Amino acid sequence: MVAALRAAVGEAQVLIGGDLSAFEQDWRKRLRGRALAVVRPRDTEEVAAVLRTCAAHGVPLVPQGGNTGLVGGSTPDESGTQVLLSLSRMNRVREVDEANLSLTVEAGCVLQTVQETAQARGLLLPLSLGAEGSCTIGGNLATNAGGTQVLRYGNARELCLGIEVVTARGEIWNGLTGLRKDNAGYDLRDLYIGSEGTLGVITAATLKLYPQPAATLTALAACETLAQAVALLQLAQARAGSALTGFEVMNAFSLALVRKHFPHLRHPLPASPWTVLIELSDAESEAHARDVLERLLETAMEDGLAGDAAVAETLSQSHDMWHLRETITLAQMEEGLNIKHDIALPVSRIPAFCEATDAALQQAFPGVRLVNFGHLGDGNLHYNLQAPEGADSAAWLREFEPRVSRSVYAAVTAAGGSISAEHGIGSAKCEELVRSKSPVALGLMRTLKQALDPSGILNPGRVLAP
Ligand code: FAD
Ligand code: 2HG
Ligand code: ZN
Repeated sequence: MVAALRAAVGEAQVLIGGDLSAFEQDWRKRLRGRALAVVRPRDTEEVAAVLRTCAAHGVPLVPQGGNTGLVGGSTPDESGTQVLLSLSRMNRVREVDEANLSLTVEAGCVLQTVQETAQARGLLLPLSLGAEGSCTIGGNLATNAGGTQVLRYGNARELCLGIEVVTARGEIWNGLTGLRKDNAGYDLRDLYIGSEGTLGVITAATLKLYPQPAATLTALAACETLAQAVALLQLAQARAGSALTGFEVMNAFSLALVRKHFPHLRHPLPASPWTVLIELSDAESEAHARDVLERLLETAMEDGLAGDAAVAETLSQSHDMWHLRETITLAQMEEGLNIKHDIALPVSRIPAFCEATDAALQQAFPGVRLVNFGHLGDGNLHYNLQAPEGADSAAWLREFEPRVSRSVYAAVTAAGGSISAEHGIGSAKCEELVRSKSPVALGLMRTLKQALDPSGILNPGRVLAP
């Protein structure tokens, strides 16, 4: 088996033994697995050869891009029997088609590098997330990543025109296309997007590009309640229309954690129960964007939706505002092990949901600390929790995490929400998936898995529990 892998990708690209922690440990440091081998193919043909080898030996395989996933989907289990397939060497830009507003890249390309490739041509790849300096296009598509511009441009799925996939049997499906319309048969592309490495290995993708906006402006606004933040969102949508490209929310405790662990970061507004980050992108001019944004914030303050607001005057001030928002995940890590709930709800139900769930959690788990932030414009909250002040986080999580998460997910399902808005299911949420989906939906998912990966070698134990 190992000899066949070495023949497929070259001896130096099959890593066995030594320090493989970068591949075997997940980003949140919640899981530490052991790989049979880490295999690093250079191109699609090599990926296909690796898949054929694994299929012939019935050996399971875990695809990995940047290993920034948050649900335990990209690291091997502890058995030492799974091959870790790293796509990181497949990082070539294959084509930029400026007239078609598209580009084709290999799966291991780092998102930020692809953004920069588009930017160098005056174009925009509107996929943006805190992990963009290390996550890859393959991982973004395998998880159907969201991020901070979904409100205007959609999830990774909406930005993808075509993909190239290696199947569980090791065949290559070239579905790369720059077409915006193609109804010829079932949509195989959309089957693989969001399948978290359980149906096939994505090796390349053609992505949509947009013209760069003439100006992008950022502002922060302070709200007393989440209901005010939702009303501000409605106002922003009415005033700015498609120019509204970001609408994020952060509770006071998330920013307090940023203040505590990253004291050098600048906070333009004093602490308030909720801080909203608004981003407007304008095709016309900065003056036009500024006019719309300032008038919007004036109205919000007159109507009592916001108590205070600050508009970034420079690009660097705008970056500072985004930095506060994107540092929350790191600040939570610094504070200790934590519980994540990446949930989606109809925006209209968010204030009542949070009021009721916050109160229920405080009553059942006194002192629990709520780190509630996220993409309010998409109805997506990161309804995260930190153990009570002074508690041993690991011990607290061992005792309470299952009950805490159960009560949050029960409330989410009752409110018509989703238990995974953007991070996926991985190994962390398999049981919850079974609770939250109907037997018919689960049956269809199992039928698909059986059809596309009959031996069950692709990322077993992820998404669908064995
Ligand atoms: P990995 O972590 O390597 O893998 C993720 C999953 O995809 C695994 O199941 C893996 O098996 C599979 N996979 C990876 N590559 C392939 C491939 N080529 N073919 C088939 N399957 C593959 N996510 C969001 O949606 N929105 C955010 O705003 C966001 N912000 C984040 C901020 C931080 C600080 C961090 C650490 C993470 C954040 N994430 C966010 C989660 C994560 O970055 C995304 O899920 C990202 O898309 C994962 O990309 P990756 O290359 O790191 O994938
Ligand atoms: C974000 O929006 C990411 O910043 C990470 O999705 C969220 O840390 C989290 O839970
Ligand atoms: Zn997010």
